[in-house]
Amino acid sequence: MIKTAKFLVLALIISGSALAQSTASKLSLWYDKPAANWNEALPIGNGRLAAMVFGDVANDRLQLNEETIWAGEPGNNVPKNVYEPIQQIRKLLFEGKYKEAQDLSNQTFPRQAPAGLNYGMQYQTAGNLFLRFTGQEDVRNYRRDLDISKAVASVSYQNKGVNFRREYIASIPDQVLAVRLTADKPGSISFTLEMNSPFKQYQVQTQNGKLLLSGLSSSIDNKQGKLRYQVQVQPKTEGGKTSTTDSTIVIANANSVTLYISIGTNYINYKDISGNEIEKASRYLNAAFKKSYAGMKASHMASYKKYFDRVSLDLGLTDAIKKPTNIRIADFAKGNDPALTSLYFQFGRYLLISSSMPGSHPANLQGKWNEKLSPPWDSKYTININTEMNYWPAEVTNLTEMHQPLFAMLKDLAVSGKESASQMYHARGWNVHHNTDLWRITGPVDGGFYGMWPMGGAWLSQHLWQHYLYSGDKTFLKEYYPVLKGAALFYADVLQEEPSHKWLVVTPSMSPENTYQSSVGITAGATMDNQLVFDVFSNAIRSAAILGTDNAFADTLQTLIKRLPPMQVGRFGQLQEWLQDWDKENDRHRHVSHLYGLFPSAQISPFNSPELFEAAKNTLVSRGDKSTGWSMGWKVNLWARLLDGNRAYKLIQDQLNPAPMETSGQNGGTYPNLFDAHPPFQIDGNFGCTSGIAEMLVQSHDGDIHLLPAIPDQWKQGSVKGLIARGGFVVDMNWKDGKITYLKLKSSLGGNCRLRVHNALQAKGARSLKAAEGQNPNPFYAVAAIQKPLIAANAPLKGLIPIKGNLYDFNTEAGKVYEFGNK
Ligand code: FUC
Repeated sequence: MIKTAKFLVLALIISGSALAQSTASKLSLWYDKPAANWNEALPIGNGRLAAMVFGDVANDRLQLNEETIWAGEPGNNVPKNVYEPIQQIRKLLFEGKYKEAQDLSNQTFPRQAPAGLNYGMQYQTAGNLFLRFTGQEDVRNYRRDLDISKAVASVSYQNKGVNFRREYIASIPDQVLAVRLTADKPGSISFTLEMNSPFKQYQVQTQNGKLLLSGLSSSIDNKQGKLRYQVQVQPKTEGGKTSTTDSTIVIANANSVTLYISIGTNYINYKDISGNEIEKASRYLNAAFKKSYAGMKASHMASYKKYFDRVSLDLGLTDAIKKPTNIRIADFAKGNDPALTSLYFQFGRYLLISSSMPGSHPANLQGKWNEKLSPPWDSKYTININTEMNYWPAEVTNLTEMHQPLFAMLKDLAVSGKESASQMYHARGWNVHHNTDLWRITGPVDGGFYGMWPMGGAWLSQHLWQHYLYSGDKTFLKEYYPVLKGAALFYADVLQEEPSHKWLVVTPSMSPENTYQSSVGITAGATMDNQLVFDVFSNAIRSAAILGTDNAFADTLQTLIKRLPPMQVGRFGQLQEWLQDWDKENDRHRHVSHLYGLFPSAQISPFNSPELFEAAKNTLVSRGDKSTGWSMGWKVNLWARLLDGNRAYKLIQDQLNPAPMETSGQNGGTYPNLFDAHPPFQIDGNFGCTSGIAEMLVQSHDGDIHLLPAIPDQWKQGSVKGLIARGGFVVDMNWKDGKITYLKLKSSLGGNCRLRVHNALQAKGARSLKAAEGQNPNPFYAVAAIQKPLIAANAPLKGLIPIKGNLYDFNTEAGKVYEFGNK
């Protein structure tokens, strides 16, 4: 009897620790080799600072970033005297002279920035910190790891019988990077610290036990590089001896070492760079230096976990997790590694926390990780898809705080964008074209083809309204109402009446980066623009009503909204991309801009606009699957919205495919460090796919909370906790064979909860669920009242197969939790 009991206890302990171990590796990226290149290195970051950890035993490298190190200086890039040519382009377009319109646009806005103007600045690296060791010739048991449940990277190995460990953190509360070196034999740690930077001019020196690198950002186009920065590194050793040369720090025979790494710049805000970079770097460093590594690590992990631990996702666990991450990516297509999908999902959340903490700048094209002075597309904010995509996971994956930097940027753009609105278009309000940067430029970039897209503010400002739909935060809505109103004012002023139907359209503009004739993309009334203006006006109208303000303005917008073009279904059953049926049947263009109406917007619904839903599907089928990383990430969301889990999963497989070595092109995939490849690395695909995985599990845009709307065959069984639905509902659920076996909903705001589920549910406790009828009375679930679509007479639409399921209503109270089981 006693023996059995003992055995049981032992067995429990063993299985408990095995489970703990497997959970730890479930949320780790790990490798058995140091990083051979940047796309193998591991990212750490705290929003402001970022580093790539290479982990080489003899020559470790940390590539360093600080988010405000950008080329140039304050100032916008609004071209002068372009109102008249813009009027002329409008006229040519309405006369059907499309090529002439494009030519005039290219002439007015040259491909390269003309003298006296710029097309945005580059985000630039701070440089590198090297740790150089000698005598590393007997290395065994090497492991390099990034534990995203803790936001700690590490390297461990054995050399000549001594076990060494290095840990790397980007402390959120202390605003420094820290590296901790330990060994299990005293006196074993000896290395030299060095720094360099790719800038032509920079200084490295030692001063009072610190290693310092000072630099100045680049001069580009009409801007002088005026962003000054300083990196400061200070070691704290236990045992051994520390000495300095004029440009290195030498540590000999220490028991353990902590490196404190701080970076400061002279940036204060986008108009003011009168700060003191040395003072700023010293302030963070001196405060952090007083703390032990253990204390810093504990408070860093607590700050990180506060956000990260809100969501868990289990799609199953197999032996595949025993393999290094690069091998798992290579093997993913073989199936049988569901935990790589959940790791990829959580890695997206890790990246958002690490690159977009409240108070920092928004995540740029590479988040905050960049080793170059002239990175691809300058690592700017490309806002005709990429920046928005970065923030798709913010609300639904319970990281609403990480959305804040984007809102702060919108406040800036609503000021700088008045210049482009008034000078270029003679319009009130504000606007921005397809790029912006640290200096909040709002003029066109890259010339009259790519750059003539005045819709950046229209798309970015959707994020404000979406944040309100998730949070119900009226104080926030009030604070940002002027930004929403300013966006609406701009379009109220620039809409033009087109001659054939007298619809009101934005022109000149384009369906991002696509053409309808060879090298001609400039247009009037692109479908995406019509959808965006519809949303901009709807958001302003609804916000004004909620805040009880601006009745007359809202009435004006109501009148205008009715005159926007309806969506149209073209001759091969596709959703038309342009006002005319110009779509090519085999168009494989990476942008699927007109599907904005399907996702992220909610203007296309299988229930309210089945023809558009079918047309959107036809468009997506004809566009094909494989493309750039971000395009595939978008398509995961789109197939989820089309309620096709297997096709969404196919896109996840395409994305989680080893990325080719090329650094340009349209063959996206995933690098060994799980970074998305456009190629090259672009972070948007990571965020897009993370959002898509959430969208496969929960949707809340179409009048109800749709649970498991797009579950693929591969996800037979699973559980998720902490996803957010609009109206402030927190969703936890378990499922098996496509049926929900347990559901817990927390209501943060109260109100009617309408559930769409594929199996019958039973409420726990005394409450009952009633079949839903009519409109959902919950105001966060109001559906878009879009216009009736126009459908080409010959459009081969087949009609939709009715969507089965149960639709339930129940009333909720704020703060209460509701539980359900399978009936
Ligand atoms: C848009 C895309 C490109 C790339 C760039 C940063 O211009 O069309 O594919 O992602 O942004």
